[in-house]
Amino acid sequence: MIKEELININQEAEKEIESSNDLKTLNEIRIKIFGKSGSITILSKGMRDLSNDDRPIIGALINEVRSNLENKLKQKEEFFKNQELLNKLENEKVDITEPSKDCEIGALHPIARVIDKLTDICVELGFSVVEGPEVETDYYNFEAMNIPKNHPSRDMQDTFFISENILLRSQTSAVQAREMEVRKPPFKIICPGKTYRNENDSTHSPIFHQLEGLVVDEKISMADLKAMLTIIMKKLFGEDTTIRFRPSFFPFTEPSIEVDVSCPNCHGRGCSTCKGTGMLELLGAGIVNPKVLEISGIDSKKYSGFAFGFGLDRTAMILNDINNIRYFYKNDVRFLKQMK
Ligand code: FA5
Repeated sequence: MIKEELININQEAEKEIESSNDLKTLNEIRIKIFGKSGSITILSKGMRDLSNDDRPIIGALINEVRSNLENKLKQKEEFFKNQELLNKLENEKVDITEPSKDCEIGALHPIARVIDKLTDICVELGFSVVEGPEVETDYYNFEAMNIPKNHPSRDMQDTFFISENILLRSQTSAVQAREMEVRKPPFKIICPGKTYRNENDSTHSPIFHQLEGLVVDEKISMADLKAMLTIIMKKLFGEDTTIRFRPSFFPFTEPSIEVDVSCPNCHGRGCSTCKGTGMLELLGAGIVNPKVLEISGIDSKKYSGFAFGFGLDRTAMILNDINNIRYFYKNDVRFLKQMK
């Protein structure tokens, strides 16, 4: 009798669970079976009236039905919960690519843009890009560049010293010796990066940026340097740019030159940007002094080289017609917005 009743309860409940449509109905079915006055609860209570022989048999059967229905309820419950989650995901879809209404789009800093532009031009011309430390030793910044301790040419750069032999690099030329020590000629490298000097006026900043170029090969001459710089300058400022090479002095290049470009603001006529001269000084360069090659272990009888050091802040000033270098470091959003 109880056995048949159990089979019926089981069959009925399975059907109801199967045809239920939501979690609420499922909960009502659970109460109907396992609640205080649920069918299985009542049957379980009736166990004490059974004979000693029937009790274990019916007990086992009740347990079987109980665990079967509990499983079925659990499965259906998980099904509904998954369904609910899928619906939620479908209905609450967020388009993460949609720009926010009050979100302004940023832009690269003008100096970063110059670094990218000049780097791209040089990479196209076959240069590899390298990096060097900004906190540098006196050896790489000066001594390996043929500027011994106490030499008067050190006064050309008012350097920030951290200790007697450690400093903030005053020129990206410091990477020249580092690279020459580990590379075998021929090679062509550039190193863009930050440099530091104790200078502060409208065209000098204590922190500024340079891009060093170094080419070492056999039979490198001044003609190669002039040709390379002419190509780079024209790609940077435009085909109609006039370039002027002036003799100069750097202890690490011999001969040395400085390079001026026609002012892109007035095209050589003279204006406030170029202080009326029609030209702007942009970089130092020259044929690598054989002493520098030898210090770094390169045979100067076989190899020669040229090097150049661009001032990138000045380049950015020229390209954007800015008359004070300090604007680059003020982080004034009104200025940066105009540079987009
Ligand atoms: C040098 O620093 C040499 N190392 C360049 C060089 C490299 C010569 C390789 C030969 C061979 P100079 O001190 O002139 O040279 O600096 C080069 C450029 O950096 C300058 O033309 C200028 O554009 C820029 N510059 C120098 N000092 C500052 C400063 N304080 N603020 C902004 N730009 C600066």
